[in-house]
Amino acid sequence: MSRVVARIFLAVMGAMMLFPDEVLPADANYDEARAGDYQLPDPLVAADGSQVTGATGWRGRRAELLELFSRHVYGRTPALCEIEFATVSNVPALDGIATRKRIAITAKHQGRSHTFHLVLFVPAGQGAPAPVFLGVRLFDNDAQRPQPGAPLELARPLPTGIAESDLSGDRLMETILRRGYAVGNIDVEEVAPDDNARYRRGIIGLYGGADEADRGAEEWGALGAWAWSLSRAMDYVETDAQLDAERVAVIGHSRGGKTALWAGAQDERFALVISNNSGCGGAALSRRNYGETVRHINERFPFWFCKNFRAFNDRENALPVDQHELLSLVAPRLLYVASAADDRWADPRGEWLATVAADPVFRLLGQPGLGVSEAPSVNQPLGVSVGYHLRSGKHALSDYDWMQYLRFADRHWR
Ligand code: GTR
Repeated sequence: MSRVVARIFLAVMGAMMLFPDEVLPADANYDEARAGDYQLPDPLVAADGSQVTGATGWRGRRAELLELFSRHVYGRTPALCEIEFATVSNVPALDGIATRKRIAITAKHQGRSHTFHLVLFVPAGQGAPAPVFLGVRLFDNDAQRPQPGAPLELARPLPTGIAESDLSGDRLMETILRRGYAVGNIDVEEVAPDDNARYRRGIIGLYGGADEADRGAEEWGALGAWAWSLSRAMDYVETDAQLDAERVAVIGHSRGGKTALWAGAQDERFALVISNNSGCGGAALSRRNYGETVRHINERFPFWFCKNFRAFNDRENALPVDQHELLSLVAPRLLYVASAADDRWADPRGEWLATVAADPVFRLLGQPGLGVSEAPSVNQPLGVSVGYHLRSGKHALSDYDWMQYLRFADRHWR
């Protein structure tokens, strides 16, 4: 190998190690004219062809959809085993405006056990139980001053539609706490490591064995395990008198957004479900050929979904479900979907169209839903019980996004 070739090779390897997810496949389509002709399955038509006309019919249809997502997309969530909580620490934090709790959550199964941690920041000195935002990958569990998102990198003056009051800067955690909300995070590395070679070394191995060769076609993957861990965090919230289990939002960005949606779809205790730039396998329609596709995601992250999902690589039209039906599983509860205009890999338009296609289910169940149908303008949040915004800028969970979620939660919960 010549020295030049060797150097290029090392540079590329270096970049891949630094930004393993940033090396995106070159064959993605970004031409709206080639996004494809497709027909979405109707969430309100049951498998036997009958129309769902009311809340009772929806219960049955909901069960059908959950079964389809389990069998073909995310894999099956194992039946609940024994769970134990232990408070590892409970100390003042962030100059006294919060307490920081570290909770060990231990799952036991057939004489073996696995432990992971929930770290919670709870606003101090509140008379009433605090509503909670729960998610994975929101912040570093070991940081003294964790940030559950990033300040939006915007030049001043701000673009039309964003006011200074829409931003919180680098004091995001403080802002959320001062507004009376608690925030909890789970480290996915402790639940199911985010790595194809190691993802079974956690909760997946506890239930299903450590060997990849034993993996069944419908067995859950890392996203399923992460979603499951958020339900265990919810179990904990129900035991803590400082927290309000009736007002818990499950939130996540990108793969964390896919996780939040799958958790919120299955577990109806989450009163609000927030998807931030969740893209393929999250809020974006799989049938649209734009940005990341089912094949791309299965090839790069074969351990996120169940094996059956691979049957739909380049065959999205054959999927018995599409992602608007995942969103519809949140109904009649509160849903918020957010996209970023430059986040083409996640297909912002596909996220919006999925939200629109889910909306009839919310309305059938007596909720106002989006309340509009015209396409959103940049930085103009819209919606009533289903919220949506298209932020300017790149793929990120920014302070702008958080400020909209706080506003939405305030509007419905205060
Ligand atoms: C990308 C992946 C996306 C999204 C993103 C992230 O590489 O293709 O589906 O999950 O990572 O989580 O940041």
